[in-house]
Amino acid sequence: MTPKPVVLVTGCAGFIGSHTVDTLLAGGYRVLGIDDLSSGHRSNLAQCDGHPRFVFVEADITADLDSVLDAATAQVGPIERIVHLAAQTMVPLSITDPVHDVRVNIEGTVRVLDYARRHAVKKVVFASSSAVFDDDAAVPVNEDSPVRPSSPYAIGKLGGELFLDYHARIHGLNYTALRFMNVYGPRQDPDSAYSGVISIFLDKALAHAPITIFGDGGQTRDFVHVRDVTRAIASACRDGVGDRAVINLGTGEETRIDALARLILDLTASRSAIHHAPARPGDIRYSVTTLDRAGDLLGFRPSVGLREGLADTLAWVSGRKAMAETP
Ligand code: UD2
Repeated sequence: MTPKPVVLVTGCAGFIGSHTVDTLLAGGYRVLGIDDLSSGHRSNLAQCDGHPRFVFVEADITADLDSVLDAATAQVGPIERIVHLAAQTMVPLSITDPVHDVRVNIEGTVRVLDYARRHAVKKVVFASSSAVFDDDAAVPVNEDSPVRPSSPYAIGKLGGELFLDYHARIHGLNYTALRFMNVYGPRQDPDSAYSGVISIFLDKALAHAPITIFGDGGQTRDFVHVRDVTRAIASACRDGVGDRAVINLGTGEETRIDALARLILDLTASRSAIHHAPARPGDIRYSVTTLDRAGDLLGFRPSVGLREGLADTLAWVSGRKAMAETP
């Protein structure tokens, strides 16, 4: 039997990246992961240590990728697919330090695509974001909703999509760009102030510490579990699936942030108080997507409901807390 293709996963030690590695290894792929550990953690990949089909390279995507990847490709074989997840992911940080954001998110993406072109990589799956949409776009958004980035981060994601389209038309590179809605699940680090609201609320609730809702709590989000996201990524790695397409990825379910807070307090039997603080500048009000294109092109249907996903994430946040408290 011919072995499955080699996939390069950039940002492999991050939240979504490490789950992607797990899913691809389970699917029989050989996986080469690259991460500079600037926000990812080596511990997210502990389960892959010693795996015969996994090689980890600690490096930055803005480095000379040929020299960084040469030794690893000599070991696993030439890269046939790339899942490009490495990014500066904090929207507020992209506003305070746009130069750094552009370096990682635009220059880094161009370097990855240039590597793909020069090495005849067959397909690139790119992590785009719902951040590209116009804040005033009517919900639910679909792939034809108006785009109007309101941060350097969002400009970088839209720029990535444009570079993919250019590479497809001019250099024949195949791709799928997935515009993620709000992804959550185990390994989403609750320690960063810019981390996902679910991991932050769960962490605070477990400690019975106050929970802060920015604004009135009436803003909504489409929370998609990382397990569903990595299933979609794995589907998109296949030829003939979602080719040369931009696809929104969420659940189609809209959740208010105040309702989420109450659900989490119930789930954890927490005594945390809920405080309100001023809305975050640039916070969008409503966010939810249709799933027609994801269903048609990827055969995607979300399988993890919010309650199940919260329970699963809670188990991880509790385990992490218990480990931190062990002397
Ligand atoms: C998400 C993505 C971001 C970008 C953006 C596009 C995450 C972590 N971030 O940002 O990368 O793609 O979507 O629009 O998925 N909130 C509170 N209290 C808290 C933390 C958050 O009320 O302690 C609110 C926050 O003001 C927002 C909502 O919860 O209204 C979701 O916040 P988030 O940081 O999880 O994600 P978001 O949508 O700002």
